[in-house]
Amino acid sequence: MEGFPTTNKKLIDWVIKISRLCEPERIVWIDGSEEQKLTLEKESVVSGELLRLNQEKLPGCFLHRTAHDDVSRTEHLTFICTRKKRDAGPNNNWMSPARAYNKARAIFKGSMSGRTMYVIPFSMGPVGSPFSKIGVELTDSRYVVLNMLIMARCGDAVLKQLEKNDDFTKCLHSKAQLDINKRLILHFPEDNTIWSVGSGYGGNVLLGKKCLSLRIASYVARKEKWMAEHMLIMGIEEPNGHVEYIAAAFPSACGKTNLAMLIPPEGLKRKGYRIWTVGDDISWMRVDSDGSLWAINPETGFFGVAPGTNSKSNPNMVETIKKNTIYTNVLLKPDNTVWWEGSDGDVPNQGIDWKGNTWKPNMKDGEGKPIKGAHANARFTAPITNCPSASFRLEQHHGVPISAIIFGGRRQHVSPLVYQAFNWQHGVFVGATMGSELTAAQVGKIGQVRRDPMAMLPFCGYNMADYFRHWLNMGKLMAKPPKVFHVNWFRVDAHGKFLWPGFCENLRILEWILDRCNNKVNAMETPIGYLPYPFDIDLTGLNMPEGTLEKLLKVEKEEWLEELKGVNKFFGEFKKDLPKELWVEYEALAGRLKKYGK
Ligand code: OXD
Ligand code: MN
Repeated sequence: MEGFPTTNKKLIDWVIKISRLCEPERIVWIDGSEEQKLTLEKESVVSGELLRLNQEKLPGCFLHRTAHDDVSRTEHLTFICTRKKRDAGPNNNWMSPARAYNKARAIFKGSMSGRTMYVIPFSMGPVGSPFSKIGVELTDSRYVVLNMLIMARCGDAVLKQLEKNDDFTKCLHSKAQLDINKRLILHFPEDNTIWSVGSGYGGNVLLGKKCLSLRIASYVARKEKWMAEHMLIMGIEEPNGHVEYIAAAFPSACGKTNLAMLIPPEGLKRKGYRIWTVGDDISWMRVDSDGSLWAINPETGFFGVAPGTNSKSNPNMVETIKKNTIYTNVLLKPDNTVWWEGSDGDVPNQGIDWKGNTWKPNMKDGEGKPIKGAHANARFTAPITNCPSASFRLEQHHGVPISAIIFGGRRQHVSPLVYQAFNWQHGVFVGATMGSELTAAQVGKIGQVRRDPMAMLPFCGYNMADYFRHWLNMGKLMAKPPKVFHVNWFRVDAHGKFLWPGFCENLRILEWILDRCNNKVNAMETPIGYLPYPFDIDLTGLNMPEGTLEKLLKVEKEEWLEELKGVNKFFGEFKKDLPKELWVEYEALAGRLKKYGK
């Protein structure tokens, strides 16, 4: 067909159909060129969507502010729309596809009038890799286009792929009126389709990320016998050049990004480790012909939380976000650079806060609460290639082999610093029973504990009972499954103070994990799994008070029996659908605890 940069009929028909619905003034195809990007940046500055930051200090960087009620993922407005309610499961909000399409269609109708509709062909994973999946996002937001250009491989190279194979996820987004009452994030896994309307927040609108790479991909992965997980991927290189890779799942804003690019702590410098960052959020894993699990990061950028990012928590990220970065909802300083709570440098004397108001330190709102300069979930979007620790295997089509899978949560009590599951099935139980205290990345009450199996609760695109079954089945497909671990960096003492220093010191625990993978150390058998002997954790240079490590490694019988009640309730929600293997593990743990200590 004429006038289109593709001959893919399915794609052209869909673009025409959607343009009739949304009625944009014009259609622009994103080609992935630098020239087009620069034009979009200029237009965004003129329209006020972006503010160009100090180009000497922050070259290629911009600031964006969202609507005040559009600052995080809105899980209560996020739906899985399968024909049968059962297939979405108790872990998801469900709407029938017919109702969902009808409701959203009414909001999309004419929503792009007077605006441009951008067509973004994108590949999650290296273009042409058998691991990768293609999507096309239609959006009326330049902010979305510019973020997608950082987060995914976009443009003509992807269109070329679509000439060979017209299998792609249809992703439709419109800001519409940015009205929270007309906001819907809808997934139609049976149609390979995503519709998002009424929001401009990254997690809701960068449809290649959570929506495609987790919710839709998890559904597809089960059918195709692979795994789409909410996990970082990192490599740990020893001085002899051997690199071992791990994947780790922590709920949102629990330090995945910091861990993925840590710099070895002073005390371990003598060992000469080097860290390679493959990804900080999403891992797609397949069993390869060697019987091991191999992973790719489908993304090409970071969409990270700004507050708390500084040279201590994450020096590599501080380096990464110095150029070609889009900041969202941070504070603007008078010199046109940015600041957030917990960033490097002094608190500025004044600035413009994330809402666009004049800001001074110690300002209070009507209720006497401090007014933050940056929103607690303020973000930066930056290319992974900016990262000093970016892996040299990012473009490799087969990814990296995974030696260990690590689960973790933010728990003040109960979970010890680290433990290892007895085997794959027990590991699935450990992942399925993960719990964490809520953070600013989710709408809800901060501090409240919620079960978040494999950190996938908000991202599993189908019934989690089936997801657990899929995990169990994957174990059977692997001759060499990764070993499974659980970590908790957030345990506190009787005064509520963190017992473990965290951040780069976490490498000490990764070291033990790799030693276990390579059968280099023994471990203590406890009811919950294998725990380290304290002398097997290298604490050189830490100056930790006597007895702290023992406290961090303590398994408290009463706390765990209490924990089991929560697990029982959670598992009960899946009724007869829950794989019986998980109840077997539950009973076995209860039995071991009963026999344990006092
Ligand atoms: C994220 C999240 O933005 O998990 O990565 O919320
Ligand atoms: Mn995430």
